[in-house]
Amino acid sequence: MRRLLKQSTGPLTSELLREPGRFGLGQVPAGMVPDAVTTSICGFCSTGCRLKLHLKEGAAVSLTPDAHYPVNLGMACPKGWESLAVLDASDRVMVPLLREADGSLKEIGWESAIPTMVERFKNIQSRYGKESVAFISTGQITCEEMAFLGALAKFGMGMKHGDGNTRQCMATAVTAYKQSFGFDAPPFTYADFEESDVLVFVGANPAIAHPILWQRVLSNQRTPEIIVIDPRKTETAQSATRHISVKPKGDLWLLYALAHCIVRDGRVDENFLKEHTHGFDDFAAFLEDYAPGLVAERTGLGTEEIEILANLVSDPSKRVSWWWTMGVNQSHEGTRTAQAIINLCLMTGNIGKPGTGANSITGQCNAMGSRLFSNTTSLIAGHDFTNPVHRAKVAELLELDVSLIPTENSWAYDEILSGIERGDIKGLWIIATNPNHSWIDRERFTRLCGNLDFLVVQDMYHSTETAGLADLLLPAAGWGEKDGTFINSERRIGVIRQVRRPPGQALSDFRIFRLLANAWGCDGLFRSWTSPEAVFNIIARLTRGQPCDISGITGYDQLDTNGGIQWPFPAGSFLAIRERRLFEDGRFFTPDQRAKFIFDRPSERLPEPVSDSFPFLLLTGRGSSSQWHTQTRTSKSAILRKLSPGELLLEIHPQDASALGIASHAKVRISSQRGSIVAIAFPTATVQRGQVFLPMHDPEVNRLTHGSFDPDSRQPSYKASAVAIEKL
Ligand SMILES: Nc1nc2c(c(=O)[nH]1)N[C@H]1C(S)=C(S)[C@@H](COP(=O)(O)OP(=O)(O)OC[C@H]3O[C@@H](n4cnc5c(=O)[nH]c(N)nc54)[C@H](O)[C@@H]3O)O[C@H]1N2
Ligand SMILES: Nc1nc2c(c(=O)[nH]1)N[C@H]1C(S)=C(S)[C@@H](COP(=O)(O)OP(=O)(O)OC[C@H]3O[C@@H](n4cnc5c(=O)[nH]c(N)nc54)[C@H](O)[C@@H]3O)O[C@H]1N2
Ligand code: SF4
Ligand SMILES: [Mo]
Repeated sequence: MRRLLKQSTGPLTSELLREPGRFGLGQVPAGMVPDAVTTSICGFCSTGCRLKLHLKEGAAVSLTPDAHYPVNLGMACPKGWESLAVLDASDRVMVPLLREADGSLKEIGWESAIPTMVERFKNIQSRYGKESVAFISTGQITCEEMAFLGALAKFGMGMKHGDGNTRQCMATAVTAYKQSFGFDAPPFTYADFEESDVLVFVGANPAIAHPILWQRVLSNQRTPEIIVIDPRKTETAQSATRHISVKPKGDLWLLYALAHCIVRDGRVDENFLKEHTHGFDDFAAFLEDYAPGLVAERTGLGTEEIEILANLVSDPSKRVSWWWTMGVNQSHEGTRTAQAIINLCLMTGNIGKPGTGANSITGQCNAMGSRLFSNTTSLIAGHDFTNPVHRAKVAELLELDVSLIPTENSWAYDEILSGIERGDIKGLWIIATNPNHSWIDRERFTRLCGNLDFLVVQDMYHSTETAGLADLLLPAAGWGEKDGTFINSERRIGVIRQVRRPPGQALSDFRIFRLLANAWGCDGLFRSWTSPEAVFNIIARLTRGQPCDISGITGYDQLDTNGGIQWPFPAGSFLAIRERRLFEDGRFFTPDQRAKFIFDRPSERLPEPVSDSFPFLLLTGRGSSSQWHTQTRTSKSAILRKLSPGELLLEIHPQDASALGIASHAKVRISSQRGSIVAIAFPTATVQRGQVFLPMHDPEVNRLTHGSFDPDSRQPSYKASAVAIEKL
């Protein structure tokens, strides 16, 4: 493979194959100052820090965090600092590669890669029907790219099914917000971290996963109470004022018990409930069964601890904000758990004011962009595939025949995989995600890919676990090698800039989509989709009249000079303040403008409870602030490698370790019903007895996880699988 890659970069034959960006051809265009500074939003997490890139002869040579950006105020975490280092890796894909009959990969060049992909997918569609080809998208490409991908796949290539890695991550928050507020609308602005008196983090470890947001929390001058609800005593819990070590998946019981106490003690905000919500009376009646004493077994918490917490979060003299991430979203009843948080905010009137909110923090740099523009779960720009008025509006604005827009929702990720299992899906296109590492119960994923007739993977690196399965591998440019926009956790849209030439023949995803549209014969639909900024203007127009209306944004320059702009920003808006939250007027996006109380009885048992054979509950999550997901990028930086553990460590309670005769740093085998893997034991009292923790960054970890899903959001429950531990 390496030998092949070294020979790459034959001459490019067509205009279309040129990366047209400022630095695409390695030249500094006339009029451009060669040694200058430009800015770009970081391409790792959803915090959305802005970096200043220092250019020499038109290409970035170093970077520093931007002191004037309202998000990071001059800070960056190690990943941000190392953003450029990960581009220069020896395993970048330099040229399209096609798998031969003997399993080897052959260099083919774009001139045959694109026609091959088109021919194979069209053959599959003519044999098995249009819906037999599907795509898996991502929260890590730009808004413009994901809009192009979704529109090309569904309106151009006739696909019906497409989902993304945001299903692994944000589907629960999306569903919870849509059902409760009428639109997927995280209400907060980062200033709320500093303006809150009581901050409650549920299943979130920002000290590791969102380090710069955590710095914002630490700069709160109101001597806040910081409460962390997490089975583990994480780095975040250790620096909080209070740690609630709930039993895994005991959150729903706990949140209902808190609501019970608040109702019982008459600490609800009657006025807010009356004016801005509905369904509270039914909820209050439902809560009768959730007295703290009745949930002790489920939550692992004492009555007094719950009563104190209930008082803290309903103190009318305090601004209370709730923040949740994967400990909530990745659960078999995550949607109701997120809504239990929303309910607490509604009943105490903690929404729409400084320092409050039911706030889901997103994960990937552009997860929010994916939620609005990927054309997967929602029709582009937050519309609904099943709504004829929405379809007509999108068709008119995009000047396409309305019959090209699917009238039904796509299958969710796990349903697409079941479709592959049944033989309904025969062709799959995976863009900027590495599911053969990150998908739950990954063995099944690997096996199912064997059922496909043709698998296309579009990635920066050829060494990823998913690239290893590809029939066709398309070389993608990464962050730093293309232009576009990302939307961060507080709905702030910011610009990324091309500051490096992509290696070899690698092209931006945007460019690849253009090539495909052309070869598929549907480029007529995309005549005006000529550059990222042109597409930005198109998708901004599509948002008109939606809660996420950004039709007032005039272009990238405006975003750059204003320090990013949060949605909404309808035409005619002007920017008076840089930090804006939603629902300040108490009006939600439901038809009657009231937020809904939604609740259900928690399930009695975990999808996979521990047993005599598998007596430990395995939690998984982020390991360190220097490791990103499947590590295709972060493992390429010598500095980030030094900052991470370097081996797979199993966190286990010291008493459990000694009961099993396991010494610190001994080799252990961890087994579940699906497989077994080897790790190094790291006894630590940060995990509770009977629980163990593994970071998700090692490709072996998802061999263990149990494939269970939230019924509303179809998000995988990565954080509760039964395992056995044995000394080796
Ligand atoms: N360094 C780094 N930063 C990242 C990422 C990365 O890979 N590396 N990924 C980004 C992405 S995409 C995401 S989605 C975010 C994720 O950010 P987080 O959600 O903060 O990270 P996790 O470690 O997955 O999960 C958070 C916590 O949930 C806890 N937890 C497990 N089960 C339960 C439970 O039943 N109840 C409660 N209350 N808590 C539970 C875990 O112990 C863990 O500490 O991070 C983003 N930031
Ligand atoms: N056990 C367990 N598993 C988990 C989780 C957990 O907590 N526990 N968390 C889940 C969550 S929240 C998430 S978000 C997922 C993340 O899972 P993935 O999305 O699979 O992880 P990444 O490593 O971010 O994969 C991104 C891929 O895109 C490539 N890439 C980067 N930039 C570009 C680009 O611009 N263009 C193209 N074409 N490719 C690019 C990278 O090289 C990489 O291969 O993992 C999930 N899996
Ligand atoms: S906190 Fe997130 S956005 Fe900021 S530098 Fe680190 S990875 Fe990048
Ligand atoms: Mo995520």
